[in-house]
Amino acid sequence: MDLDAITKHSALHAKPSGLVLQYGTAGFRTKAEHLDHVMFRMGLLAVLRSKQTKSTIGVMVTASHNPEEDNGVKLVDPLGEMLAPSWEEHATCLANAEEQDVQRVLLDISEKAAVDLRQDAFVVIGRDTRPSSEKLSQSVIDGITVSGGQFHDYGLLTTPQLHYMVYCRNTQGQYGQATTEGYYQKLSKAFVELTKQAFCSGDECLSLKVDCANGIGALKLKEMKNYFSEGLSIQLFNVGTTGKLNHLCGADFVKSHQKPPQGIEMKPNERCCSFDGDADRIVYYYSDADGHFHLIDGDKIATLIGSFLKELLLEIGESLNIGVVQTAYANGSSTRYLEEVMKVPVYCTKTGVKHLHHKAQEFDIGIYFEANGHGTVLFSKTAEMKIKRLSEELEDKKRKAAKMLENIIDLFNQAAGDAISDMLVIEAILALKRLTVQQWDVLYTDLPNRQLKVKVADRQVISTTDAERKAVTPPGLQEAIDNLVKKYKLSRAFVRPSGTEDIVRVYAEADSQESADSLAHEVSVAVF
Ligand code: 16G
Ligand code: ZN
Repeated sequence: MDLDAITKHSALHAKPSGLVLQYGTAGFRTKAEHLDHVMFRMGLLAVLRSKQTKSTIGVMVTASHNPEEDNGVKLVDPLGEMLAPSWEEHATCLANAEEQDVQRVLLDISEKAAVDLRQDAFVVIGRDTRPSSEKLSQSVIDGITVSGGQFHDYGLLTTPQLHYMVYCRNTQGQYGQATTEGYYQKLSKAFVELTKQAFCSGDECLSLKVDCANGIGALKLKEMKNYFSEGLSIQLFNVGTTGKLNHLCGADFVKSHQKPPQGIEMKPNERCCSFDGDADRIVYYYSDADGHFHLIDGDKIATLIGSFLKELLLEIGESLNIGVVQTAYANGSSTRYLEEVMKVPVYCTKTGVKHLHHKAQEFDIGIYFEANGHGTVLFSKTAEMKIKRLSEELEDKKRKAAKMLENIIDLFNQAAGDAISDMLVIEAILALKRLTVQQWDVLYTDLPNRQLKVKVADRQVISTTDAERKAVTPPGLQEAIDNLVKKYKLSRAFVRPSGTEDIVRVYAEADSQESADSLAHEVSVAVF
């Protein structure tokens, strides 16, 4: 590495003085105009990480569901996972180094992480549709090339597609071809195989309305639609030609406002879904005959998928261990349903995909979803091999079930939660089980809940334990919450400092909306 050249180039991507940013839950995220230096430096860091792991590393330029003016960046590790925690710290150090310290920090990281600087480096890059993304990804490329790394720029991609590319490249194509065609082919083949039995001749094909949040999901779904012309008819809305990214639409808007996005025509009982701005989250919904809006969030998605997988396992008579991973935001009714009705073990982790993903890796079949719609299912290598073997050995109904499982493994993005892949899994399950969206919705009834944001002087004074369900500091806060919770029926509440905004989040649920609202309000007052 030519450190002098790096220093010279770094000056062209100067850090605004006094700006301090942190590699948070999903990388760096802030106003796009403050990110040029971060992008350049993440190019440098990706090269180091690639040298250290002797693997291809990914860099994704996106700010997901944030407003269009924001942007962000995150690194993707060799198996398509989120960057390892120790490297998140390196990322923060490097992003915040003053100009004259960049060289030293780079050397520091190389030393601490035992990076062999003579190794080759290869980085792949993807970006979302934000106006600022193209230029910012050029700054990443600048960082990669000046430090002697090689790269492939995929241009516009969904976040999960980039995770997929990284995973494919580091497993020598065993997982799939590292191209968008490879991705479409893998998923559509699995979908078509899986749904073959579902349609009788004369059946109307499945129809679904998709709100694409005016983002990258629209472009990619449009491309992909050509791969399965039969079986599923998708109508796209908010495709980005007129509306603004994530503005009054998208999965985050629908989930947090609990109402339909603008720009979609919903007829009673029609199945609709929303992606977020980088297409790694999905929620479903419909409006009933009385015009009431029904949200089907990540918890209910996990339940549908979990019960389907469990049925298939019962059919083939194999006992693979299934676990469902949720966060504190999971609706209490979903947890109860999973544990008491479906009899599957449920685990709770801290918020943020990396925590859920990590926990889900402990099972033969690890199902993880955040209530906000981010999630996927992971199959262990052993489970995958067993299912493959059974699909060859078994006969009749059992063989059919094993084949279905085999296709489902291919249909899930094993590297990251993926709105397109999850959508296809859900559509396939609904078709196979002949379930309407209403029948899916009534599996259980969500407890009324409320989320609030509280602005405090320093959100870090709040620390939590027990997967963010209990406050440790400040002293007395948890006791206060416990006393408030006692006043309501079927109630639960917690507070946690946000990992993405300078606020504290409050969550409350109870037997009625009034109670949930009032509990959330009372807890906010206790925090303040
Ligand atoms: C990020 C996380 C998401 C989490 C959210 C919580 C990833 C890819 N994304 O968007 O999973 O739900 O942060 O935000 O990990 P908060 O800390 O502000 O509540
Ligand atoms: Zn996202």
